[in-house]
Amino acid sequence: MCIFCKIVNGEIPNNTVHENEQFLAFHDLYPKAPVHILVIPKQHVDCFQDVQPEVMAGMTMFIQEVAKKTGLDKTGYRLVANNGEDGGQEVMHLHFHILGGGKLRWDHS
Ligand code: DGP
Repeated sequence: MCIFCKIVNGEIPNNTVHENEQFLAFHDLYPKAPVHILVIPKQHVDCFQDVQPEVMAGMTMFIQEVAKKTGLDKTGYRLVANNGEDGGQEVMHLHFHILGGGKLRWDHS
């Protein structure tokens, strides 16, 4: 079972921000911004490339709720989905990074 499925099952503790039947938002263990939240579907999907559009519809609403709950809807935030090896995806369970809490730099490497 993957690490994020273990988080969903409660086998690994997490710092939950928001939750519903289908999705979970929790703080990233290794934050890359003052606020760094991960959003995952509870049902395992490997990556963005494999996700069904219906799941993304629910995910979109859920991310907007997380932004409202944390105040990031007012200040702005960055949404990132690393996909596959070259995209830098380390955990093969679809997740969106919500990054915010300050002015973010925009460069690439
Ligand atoms: P990615 O590189 O896009 O696959 O991002 C994976 C993220 O998951 C990375 O920012 C660190 C985070 N992470 C890895 N293991 C854990 C964990 O056990 N708990 C939490 N909260 N975050 C984790």
